[in-house]
Amino acid sequence: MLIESLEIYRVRMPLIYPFRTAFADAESIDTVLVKMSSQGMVGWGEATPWGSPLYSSEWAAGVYGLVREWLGPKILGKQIETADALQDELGCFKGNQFAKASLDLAWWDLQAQLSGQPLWKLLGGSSDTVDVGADFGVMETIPLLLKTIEDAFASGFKRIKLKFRPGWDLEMVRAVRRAFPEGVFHVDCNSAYQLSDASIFQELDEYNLAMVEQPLGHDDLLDHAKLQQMIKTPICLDESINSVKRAVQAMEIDACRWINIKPGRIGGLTPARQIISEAERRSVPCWVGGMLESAVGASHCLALSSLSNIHYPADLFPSNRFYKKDLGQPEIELSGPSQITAQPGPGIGCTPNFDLLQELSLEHHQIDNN
Ligand code: OSB
Ligand code: MG
Repeated sequence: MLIESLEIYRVRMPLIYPFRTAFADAESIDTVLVKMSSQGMVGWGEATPWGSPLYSSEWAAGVYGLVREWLGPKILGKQIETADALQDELGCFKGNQFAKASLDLAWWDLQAQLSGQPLWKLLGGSSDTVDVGADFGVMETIPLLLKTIEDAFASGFKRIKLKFRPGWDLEMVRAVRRAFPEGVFHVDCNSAYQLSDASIFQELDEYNLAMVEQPLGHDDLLDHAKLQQMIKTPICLDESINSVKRAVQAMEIDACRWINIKPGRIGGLTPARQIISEAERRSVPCWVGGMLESAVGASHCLALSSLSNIHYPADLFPSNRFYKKDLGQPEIELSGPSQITAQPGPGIGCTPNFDLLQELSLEHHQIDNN
């Protein structure tokens, strides 16, 4: 396809209530949307690194500026026939995976539309419907958390992820396990701990968690490998996996026995698919994470969740869990207990609600390299 036009939007989406993790207590989510056009069709991409570099080193205004100044002009007006060709064009720029992903995702949505297929099918997925889990941030009190978990299991969720940070860690898990001896749970530490905290994770072994997500540094592999030798619970890496090569290196040193795949964090759906298949060759299962994207970005994650070697329900949620009105339309809804079904397409089958996009945009720019 010829990349005929590119527009970018930096958007701030207010949350219904704050989402509390080890790295931030967020009241709104900053995201970057890309509109890519070719042959009269439009594809949308979304990168959601948040407003400040607290989850990773990227941040929304940085992503926006980079796409505007460098990545967008590099591909505008070019004929880009394959997803690999797009990655090759962007490959000269170091790092900045979220920024690269915003273009990669738009390219895939557009390519799926040009070929008249839903994105999940074009990616090689097996079904339009995927399993999703429930996920609870740090709450006011443990009884409130227990009640929320009870409701989630009652409505059919098959697994629950618990945010875990100093002050909301072992005591919380102990209470949850006591109340729900059979439930499938895991904890996400968002890199809040160090190897010297290993005894916390050794104690966690008693609670039979499905995995422990990103216990140590966001850029660490080696200490994770050391920690994995000291505990039985499988380690899942999220923040640390930011490229295909790092994923392979992590698996080679047994730094992770699960991989959380987020297309934004690793530069798009193209590297995401490569990581999933590299992991499959090494018998390391994957699952799809999320960053509280709008329904646009969540639709890309949904398509990815139907690939083989995805073995755990995704961090994808109905729009109304976090947003009064989702920036993307149609909104994401459950299609069954603990399940979400992709739009029939073609492409992701989801676009921004234009009025809301206007209202929530902090910046908008049409890329022009003349
Ligand atoms: O670390 O997985 C993470 C959300 C935003 C940023 C980082 C993470 C998350 C989640 C996803 O945990 C949970 C959710 O989407 O509710
Ligand atoms: Mg995580």
